[in-house]
Amino acid sequence: MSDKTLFEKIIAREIPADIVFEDDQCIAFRDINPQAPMHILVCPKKPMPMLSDATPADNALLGHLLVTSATIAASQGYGDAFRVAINNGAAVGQSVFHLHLHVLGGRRFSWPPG
Ligand code: DGP
Repeated sequence: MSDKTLFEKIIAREIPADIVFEDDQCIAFRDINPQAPMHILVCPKKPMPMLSDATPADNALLGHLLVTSATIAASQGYGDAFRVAINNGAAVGQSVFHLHLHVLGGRRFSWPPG
């Protein structure tokens, strides 16, 4: 039995996904249950369950994920208005325990978030 997370399986091409970007550090694919016209998940290839597991050694990787998120939003036509969200922990809605940034755009978003 595999103990890989769902997103590790996507990275390994063991399950399909609509991949929009990939490089040596991260992969980005469309969310299977989109909450906006653009809803893309940006994941590090390095397994890290959640943001609170990051250490200062991950500073460059986390910066890369943010800059890549903005680049992807721009490439999808939403470079001027998009939201990046991270759920850290089941209590705030995290369901897949492999760090991922939600990159959303194409509709109005309320603030504060629900
Ligand atoms: P979170 O709740 O923050 O852990 O977000 C997990 C997201 O992952 C959620 O928006 C739905 C998405 N998701 C779950 N399973 C799959 C899948 O098999 N493929 C894709 N592309 N997305 C998935």
